[in-house]
Amino acid sequence: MIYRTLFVFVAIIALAACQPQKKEINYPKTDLAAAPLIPKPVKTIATQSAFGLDAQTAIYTSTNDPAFEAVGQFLSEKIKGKTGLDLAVNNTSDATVERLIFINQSDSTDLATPESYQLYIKSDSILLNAKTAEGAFRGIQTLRQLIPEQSNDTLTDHPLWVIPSGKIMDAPKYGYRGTMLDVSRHFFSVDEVKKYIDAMAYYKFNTLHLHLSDDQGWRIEIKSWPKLTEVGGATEVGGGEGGFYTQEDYKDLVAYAAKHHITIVPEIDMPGHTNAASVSYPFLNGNGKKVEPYTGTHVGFSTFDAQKDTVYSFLDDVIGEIAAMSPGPYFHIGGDESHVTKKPDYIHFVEKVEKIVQKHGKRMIGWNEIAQANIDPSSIAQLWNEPHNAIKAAENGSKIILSPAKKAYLDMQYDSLSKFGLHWAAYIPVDSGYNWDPETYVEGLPKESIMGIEAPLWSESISNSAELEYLAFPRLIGYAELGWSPSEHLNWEDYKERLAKQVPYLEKMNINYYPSKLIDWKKE
Ligand code: TNX
Repeated sequence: MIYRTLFVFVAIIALAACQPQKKEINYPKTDLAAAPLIPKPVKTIATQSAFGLDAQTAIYTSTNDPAFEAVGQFLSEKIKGKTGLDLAVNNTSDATVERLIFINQSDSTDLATPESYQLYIKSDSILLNAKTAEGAFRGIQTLRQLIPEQSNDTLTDHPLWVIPSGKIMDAPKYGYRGTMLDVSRHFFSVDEVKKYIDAMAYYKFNTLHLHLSDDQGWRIEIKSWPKLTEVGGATEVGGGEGGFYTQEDYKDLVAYAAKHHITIVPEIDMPGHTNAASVSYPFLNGNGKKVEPYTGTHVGFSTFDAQKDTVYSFLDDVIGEIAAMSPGPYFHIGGDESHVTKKPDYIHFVEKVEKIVQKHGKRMIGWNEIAQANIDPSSIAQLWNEPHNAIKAAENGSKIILSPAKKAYLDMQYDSLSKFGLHWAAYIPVDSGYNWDPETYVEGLPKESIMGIEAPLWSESISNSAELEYLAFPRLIGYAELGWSPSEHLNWEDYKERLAKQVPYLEKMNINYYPSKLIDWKKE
């Protein structure tokens, strides 16, 4: 199969080389190593020439895996959006083709992870090698970032987008690079989440964690327990109308994320943060008080009743329905700030729910508090505020996701004057959000235990895309680099120059970023 693919590639190049109308183009000197790529690739070698992207360029992909062809289609759509060029994918009958972009499935041992890729840019061809379609998808994000905003109309008699030539060998540091949206405190529509996914993909994130329930709202339809959304979905912080995803909406989001090679991690937060569920079905409540709808922002007052069998049958239904719609390997049980659950009850609860998650074929993730229970080594702890619990979980063999609130919480204000956000953990200006090394941040946590990083965006203070984006951008872009690039590439001075050059993308995408004064934004 490899030989057949290579043969097709060589044949197409030969065909293109024979085109009589092909003219030499005198490209200006380029420098691939100076391209403002984020995340910064592992290795870049510049060859100072260029590939001219124009209407005579075509995209070909390995055809042994339809997912590679889908990556080619995705690239074609994005090139059209940026340049207006309409490039055919796998159309071998076009005789006008002069230059090729070939997306190739390769089993080379140099491609060490599923997301690794190699990009070879020459004057007549671009070759992207990846083992999996996921790797190819990450690689085409690099290519998208290399296409200039403006065509060069002086080199030829038609518009040509000059892409610097050279080689890029790239692979992520962590297999889990995530961000979280709290759609519970305020609800965000399917389209708002899709817009966030678009930007995540461009910066090579691979995981979107959705915080689907909390005291203020239940956001996912559960067919066997309809009041969760009828009652629990009708509230949000500040008294707004709330909202929820139908199962069709959720599947639509899962499919949209999958098209971007992004896994959705669903979270049902429990045993605390459960007021909206208990308002819907009061038998769940374990705090001994009458339950009322809640639209404030305090935490830690609610709990499920950890001693009732009916609570666990309810959770079996809820987790089962969500797991069946979630192709990813994880289910997040929350587990944070259960201040009114007695400690033995909390431990009993986490251990019982872990079994339910496993029964439905998923690995459990929980906030760092779950390490108090005797959790299975396959379960994952997400550090937000307690290093000792993350270390305890790691000692038990569990993997750790790093989301330290002081560094990685997207809902922390930039400074005391910036709009939206909270500051209970820290003010996080753009440089501070970038200036930490996940490998060494938690003293005593072995780096082999770190599965990746995630930047959560809690939504007590934000209720629409513009506000969400103001907190997420530009900091989210920095977390993309921290999760992908090797430690030796993490350098604020270098990063801030590349960040400044993201303006055309952010503006084109209509993303409302916070214009931090620490960055000399390049508004070309
Ligand atoms: C703490 S972080 C919480 C959330 C809040 C957030 C606000 C965590 C696991 N729990 O319930 O929304 O702070 O920053």
